[in-house]
Amino acid sequence: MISKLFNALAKTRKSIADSFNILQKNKVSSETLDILESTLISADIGVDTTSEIINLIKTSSGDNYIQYVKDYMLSILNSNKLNTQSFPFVKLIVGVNGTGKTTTAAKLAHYYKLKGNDVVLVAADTYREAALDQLEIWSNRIDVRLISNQSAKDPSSVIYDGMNASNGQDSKIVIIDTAGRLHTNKNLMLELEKMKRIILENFSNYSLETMVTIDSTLGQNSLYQAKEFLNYIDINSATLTKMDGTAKGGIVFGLNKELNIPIEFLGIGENIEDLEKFDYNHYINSLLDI
Ligand SMILES: Nc1nc2c(ncn2[C@@H]2O[C@H](COP(=O)(O)OP(=O)(O)OP(=O)(O)O)[C@@H](O)[C@H]2O)c(=O)[nH]1
Ligand SMILES: [Mg+2]
Repeated sequence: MISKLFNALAKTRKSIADSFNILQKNKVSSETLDILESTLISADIGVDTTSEIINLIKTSSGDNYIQYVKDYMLSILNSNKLNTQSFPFVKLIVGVNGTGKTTTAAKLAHYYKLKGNDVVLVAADTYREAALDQLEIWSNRIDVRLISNQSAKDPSSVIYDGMNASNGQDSKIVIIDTAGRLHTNKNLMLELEKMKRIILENFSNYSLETMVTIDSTLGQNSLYQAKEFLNYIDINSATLTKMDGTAKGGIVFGLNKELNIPIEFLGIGENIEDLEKFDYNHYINSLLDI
């Protein structure tokens, strides 16, 4: 079966394939390398990674360029490994406005529930009124318990209640949706520290994983925004959302190289099942299977 990801990257794959074909036919020259370079940049692969790929080709002795590039890409993705997951755990979903936090929280709850886990969702976006409705609809649809407090102003208090309830019922996985925020709002960023503290101080039996959602259609910009989060909070993993849209795919490398954050999932649509565990080999083949 051809995956959604493979289909989504068709355009990028074709332009990369064309550049490699030109390179293979006309040998390495400044002209053919320029073509490849601009293709890789357009695919959001980033300036650093692109110039390393170009250097690799320039200095290579054989002509199996695609294989060299594949190996190099794998080495980048292998440099950031996800921690092995210990139960019970809580996933705190953070990120810039509109990057897909709420949708990803629901998708994750569904994903883990299908694997047979007892999952709880916590609605800790206390800023946007529609946020709770959105999560309520999802939780009903996937039949996962939702903990919320319509009148709460402080997200940390909702988190405390949610963690308490989950702990009492021995739920193994807690997924927390939070409000969107930009690094320019210092108070909102500091609030993240508080959320984390509440969990670490009161529920140390849960391991805490902070996940950032990154809108892959925003290209390199989304990386700069995510980088700012690192000034306030440790981040353990990322979900790259909207990979089914106009995303060009290369963002994966910048995320690994510049931010040192491993990618855990890809969002590949608006439906609840549109979440794929990130698989290095499948991803690189989807980009370079030519
Ligand atoms: N095509 C596509 N759309 C997505 C994906 N993930 C989220 N969306 C859409 O992106 C929009 C924003 O998603 P939300 O989950 O509400 O984003 P959010 O980060 O919670 O937004 P705020 O809470 O306002 O910060 C919605 O229309 C989602 O359906 C995805 O993987 N693919
Ligand atoms: Mg939201």
